[in-house]
This record gives sequence, C-alpha cells and structure tokens, in this order.
Amino acid sequence: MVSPKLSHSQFSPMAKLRNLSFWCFSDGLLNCGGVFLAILLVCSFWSFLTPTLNLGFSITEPSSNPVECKESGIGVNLNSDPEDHTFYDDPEMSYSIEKPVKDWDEKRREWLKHHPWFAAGASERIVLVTGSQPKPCKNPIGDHLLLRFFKNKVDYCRIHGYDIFYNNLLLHPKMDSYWAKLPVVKAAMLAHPEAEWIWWVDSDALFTDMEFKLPLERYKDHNLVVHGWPNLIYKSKSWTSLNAGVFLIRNCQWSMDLIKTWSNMGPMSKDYKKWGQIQRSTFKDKLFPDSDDQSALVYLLYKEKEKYYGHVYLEAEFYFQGYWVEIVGGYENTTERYLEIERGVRKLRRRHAEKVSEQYGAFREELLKEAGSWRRPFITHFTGCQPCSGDHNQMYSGESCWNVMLKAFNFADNQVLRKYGFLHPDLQDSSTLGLTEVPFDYPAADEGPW
Ligand SMILES: [Mn+2]
Repeated sequence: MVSPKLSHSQFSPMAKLRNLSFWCFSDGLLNCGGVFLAILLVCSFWSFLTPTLNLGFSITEPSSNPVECKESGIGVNLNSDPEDHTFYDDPEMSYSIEKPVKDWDEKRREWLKHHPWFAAGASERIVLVTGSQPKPCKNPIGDHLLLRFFKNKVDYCRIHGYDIFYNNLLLHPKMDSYWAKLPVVKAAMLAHPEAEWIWWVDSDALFTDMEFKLPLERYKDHNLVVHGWPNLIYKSKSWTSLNAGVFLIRNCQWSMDLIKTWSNMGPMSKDYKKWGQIQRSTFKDKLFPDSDDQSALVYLLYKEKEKYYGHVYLEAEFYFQGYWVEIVGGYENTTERYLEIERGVRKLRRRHAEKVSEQYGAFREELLKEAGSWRRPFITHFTGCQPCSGDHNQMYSGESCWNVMLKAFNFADNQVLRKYGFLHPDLQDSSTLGLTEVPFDYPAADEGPW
C-alpha cells in the first residue's frame, strides 16, 4: 500500500525527527511533561495577544522569551515559507483536474521537510471540503438552509480543530452538479500538503453527533473511506451500494490516480455518454441515463476489485453518512437516552469551555459502548431533499424535508449551544424565543469536586 507507509514512516516525527519536542507532541500531550505544556500555553497566548489587550494579569512578558518560543519547534508556524524550491515552484504543476499530478508522495514529503513544524500531528490532519452551486438557490428558503448546513460544519470543525474550505465555483466548467467535487478535492490536496486527509462532505449532509471523531486508526491501511456494503457491490450490483456524498480520501498519489480515473467517467470526458450506458447496463437499479460519480466509483470497485478494493474502506459500523428517512424519527428518543446517562454521571454535566470539549466526548464514548440504534447518528444526509433547488424526490413532500431538516439543525445545534449556555427545548421550534438557558447542576457541598 502506497501511502499509509508514507504517513506512518516518512511523516512520522518519531522516524524522522530526533527532536524530543516533536516526538512529544506527535504522541499527544499525555506523553509530555508539564514543562512542554507550559511552553505551549505561553507560546500560544503570546502569539494571539495584541500588546493593547490588557487582561489585568500577566500571562507572559513578551520580551522575556519569544525567541525561545519560536525556536522550540512547538506549534505551527503560519508565517514561514522557506525559499527552498518545492512543487509550488514547478511551472509544470497544475491544480486543474485535466493535468494529472505525478510523484505526489515525494513532492508532499519534500514540502513537509521544509515546513517541519507541520510534522507533528500530520498523519491525523484533516481538511473538510464542501460547497454548493455558484448561483442563488431556486428554493426560496434554500440559501437559508444551506447556511445552516454550513454553520453546522463550521461548528464541527471548530470543536475538533479541523480546517474547512467552502467552494461555490465550478473549478472545471464541465464538471458540474455531483461531479463538481472532484476538481475541488484535487485542488484541496495541492493546497493542503500539510493535511493527510481531505474529507468531502456534501452540502446536504449534517453532523448530528458533534462529539464523535472519525476512528482514523481503523483506516490506517486504506486510502479512501466511504459508507458502503461489499455484498451490494459484488452481489446485488447496486448503484447505491455506497454513498459518494461523504468520503475521506488520503492526500497521496494513489488518490490522485483514482481522481484521474474517476473523473474520466464524468462530463469532462469524451466518453461521458458511453459511461452512462455502461453504468446502466451494469447496475440495473440505476434509472437515469447520465454517468454519475457514485455509480462510477461503484463501477471501479466492481470491475477492478483487485486494484481498488484493498484500498477502500467500506464503513458500515456507524453512520459515516446515513439516509435521513431512517434516522430523523429517533432524535427525541436519543436526546432522552443521553440525558438519562448524564443524570447518572456528574462529570458529563460539568460546565466547560468549548475548547476542551473533546475529552468529555471521549468520556461519553466509553459510556456509549452498549448503545444501539439510539446513539446519535454521526452524519444525517438529506439525500433526495435537494434543499437548494427544491426539486426534491417525489417520494416525499417538500414540507416533510424542510421540517425534518429543521429538527436535525436544532438537534445538532443543541449540542453546540449548551457550551454557550442555551438550548432549544423543542426540536421543531425555529424561533429564538424558544431558547432556554441550560440548567447546570453543581456538586453538593458534601460531594467533593467533580
Ligand atoms: Mn448529498
């Protein structure tokens, strides 16, 4: 396998760097002494405070040791781009999906070598990429819906420290609608050599478990993760055997090659029509004539199993993305079950800063091990609702789509809002008048600390 090696030996600070501080931070703060933590805190406070900001107490004296901060190699340096040549200086390199990239693993490795402060944590770094069409939505409330979908992704990324890129242009004029993501994902791979993963999440997909984190360790030997089922690909031969609306793709040469092959079944290809016919004759449940990105990916897995299957992780253990129709009826029950857990565990009711919320998520995760269908679905995908165009699938009414989206927005938002002291008591209520303050209880005097 090409790139897991890349990520685990070449980018691993343990293998490449003898600098103790890098080693320390790559393996997480658990391995670090309080000294390093203190330096990190001092550095980050120092770099974010303006001299005019007076907090009434002294966090650091800026003149005391800023140089030490810079030279400690701890933290990310956003200001330095050394003059050494990298792929960015190569006039042959192109962001365009029409010009394939070669030797990407070496190029990316070289760039990281010149920007060593990105080495720590590189194998877990994710950039979330999403987007929508260039024009205003036809559905009168479509742009509002898209805004709330986007707000949800921003919330998720802020909580987990991921970068996010929203694109609303066609980076290739012919690659529109569901094909538009591929040119964006390729460009994002070049724009973010510091990231190991690019995570495409459709505009109509919503994080509905704001605490859950992708189990990256599980994907260490794979380059592409999608929600899907092998028996549906190889036995049922269905074009819905996986969902291409949410995928995690490793930033490596294998992925560059996949994107090239994959996009060659799209509208930029002279064989576009032919691919539509091939897909329809292969997948009997596909009823529309045009070649689409999802059928194209299923086709590659089906037709070239040897080449692709071993590199693609078909995730079905949790809702990597889940069809909203199966999910939305359970939000109230889920809310109740989570509250029940919290009522029994004081630590989960403890008020805390949003920045430190991941550890509470990890703690709750322990308590959710037995959770079945009532655990929060990670991503609810409003497939078929078409919030922007309003041209929803005739299987359901527009009203039912907008109503359940509202419920899902509030369900997700409540998990964020409580860190700001408020919540929507009624998931179906869109008015701000419905907000209430989160009731926090405190340990009784005789109960001791949290
Ligand atoms: Mn979608």
